[in-house]
Order: sequence, then C-alpha cells, then structure tokens
Amino acid sequence: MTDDCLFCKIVAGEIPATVVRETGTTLAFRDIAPKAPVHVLVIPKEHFGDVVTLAEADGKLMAEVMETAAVVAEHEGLTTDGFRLIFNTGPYGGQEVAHAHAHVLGGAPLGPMLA
Ligand code: DGP
Repeated sequence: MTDDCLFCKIVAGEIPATVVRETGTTLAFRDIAPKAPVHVLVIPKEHFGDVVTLAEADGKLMAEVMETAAVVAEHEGLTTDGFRLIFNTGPYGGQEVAHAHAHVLGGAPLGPMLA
C-alpha cells in the first residue's frame, strides 16, 4: 500500500469501485470514464508503479494480472469478437495513475490503435 496511490486506496476499500473480479493478488474493476462499452482495469493488489517495474520484480504476479484480464474478457463476453488489452506506461504512454494496470476494452469495434 502506497498512501497517495488512488488504486491502492481502491484495493483498501477507501475509494469505491465496481469490482468485477477479485483474486488473492489481483483486482478488476470498471473504469470510471469508460472508453468502450466494456472498460475494465486489472491491477495487482501490491503496488508497482508501472508494468515494467511489475514484470521485472515479480513475473508470477505479472502472469496473474494477465490471467485475470483474460478471465474478465471471457466473463464480459469479449472473446468471440475480440478486445484490446493495454498497459499505458509513463508520460509518453499516457499513464495517469502510477499503479500498474491493464485496460481491458471491448464490446464494439475499436478501430486502429493509433489514428
Ligand atoms: P491510465 O491513463 O492508463 O493511467 O489510466 C487510468 C484510468 O483510471 C483512466 O482510464 C481513468 C481511470 N480512473 C481514474 N480515477 C479512477 C477512479 O477513481 N476509479 C476508477 N474506477 N477508475 C479511475
């Protein structure tokens, strides 16, 4: 837990979120400003600033985040038509919340990644 981290506060239950899946090590909840009909964020409960830090520190936890993202995609009905899985990383990547997180986006054609 990092005191000033928004997503750590969601893990701690200090900020409400619509949780769609929880495991011992990961949490999936709906994005507050969805960019697609389905927009879920998947995070490790433990704080890592970004996906690179997470992957370097704990490959098993990284895999658990990916597994939760895949299960969420399945449960949200996204696997037939496909979906997008994104880790925004750092300022050039548009990362706004400094707690590693995957975006699971789908439910409609999303178009090319970079327009
Ligand atoms: P990124 O730009 O990759 O760091 O994405 C951060 C996402 O977090 C962004 O899509 C909006 C979402 N977000 C920000 N604040 C909150 C919040 O308080 N609750 C939830 N559920 N999502 C949030």
